[in-house]
Amino acid sequence: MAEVTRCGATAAGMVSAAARLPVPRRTALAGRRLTSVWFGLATCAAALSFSSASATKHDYTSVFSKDRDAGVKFENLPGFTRSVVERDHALITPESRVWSGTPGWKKTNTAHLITPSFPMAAEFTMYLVDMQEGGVFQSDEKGQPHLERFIFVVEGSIFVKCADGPLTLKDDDFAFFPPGYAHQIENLGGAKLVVYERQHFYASETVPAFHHGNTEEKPNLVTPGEIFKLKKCLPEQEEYDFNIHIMDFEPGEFLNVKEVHYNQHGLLLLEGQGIYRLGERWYPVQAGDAIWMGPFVPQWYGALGKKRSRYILYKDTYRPPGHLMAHGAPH
Ligand code: UGY
Ligand code: MN
Repeated sequence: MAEVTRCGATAAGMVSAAARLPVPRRTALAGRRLTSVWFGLATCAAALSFSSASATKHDYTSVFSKDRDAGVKFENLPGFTRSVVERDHALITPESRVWSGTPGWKKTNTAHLITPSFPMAAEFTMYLVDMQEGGVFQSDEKGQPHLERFIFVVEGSIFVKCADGPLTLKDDDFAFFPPGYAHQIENLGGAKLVVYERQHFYASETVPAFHHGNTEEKPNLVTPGEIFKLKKCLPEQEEYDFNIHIMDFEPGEFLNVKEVHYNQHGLLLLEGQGIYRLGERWYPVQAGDAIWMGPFVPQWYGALGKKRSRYILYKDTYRPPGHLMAHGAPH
């Protein structure tokens, strides 16, 4: 049934009345008539919606809510994630981490953020480790004879048993375990780690040695053309086929070199916020975000926000890049 307005006419009737005006008289006068018909129609329609809306009061409290001032919490929006997986790069953000167990790690939750299962297979894994009370890890040299492992302590402390130990590691400490090197890690309290693993690529005849240290004790290296601070955790020697960089930026500092290179990266933003460019996309990032960069992905970082930025970065090194894809590393 047609709805009757308070003006005593149906909306459809008013529209068809306007349409019936003789064409020649659609001059200034007709224009005015049409305008007043439409104005009347609009007024009546507004009156209609006003009368129906007044039944339930609208809730406008979000417009000036304090939450808005604090910023939208994107991670809480249903179905929303900042995580992105592209052919040559990936951004994995904290809201999309899935925790599970990993062989060798007892009473420990692990979240794999970078693995060879990416579209363009990453040649290494990067995962987070959250050790529970009584948590312990035992290496498996028989099952994985070529595997090399690097651990960085983000929080808490661990006790490491190995041929060069025992030693206690706390936040900002790291250790590198070469292939075939037996080691055990025990949680001393609240241990949270980031772990890198890969199959050793035999770039030289010499096998790398166990190595450990503290990032704050490592010197800042000279980085021609750059303003960020760079530390390298592992010795720059041919037997180490990857290195782990610690990179520090003050707000406003950025990567000056527009890098496009064969090396792969596994990055965990430890502190701060900024914009990461990966290929043709520009991502706002913050502490806790993980990034995989495949070979030759254009990459750039600008540190923003109010605090300094620090990230830990895997980079393969001392390998014949031209042969890697053709012959593959031992898996
Ligand atoms: O050494 C590097 O390749 C490093 N500067 N890359 C990066 O931070 N994305
Ligand atoms: Mn790079």
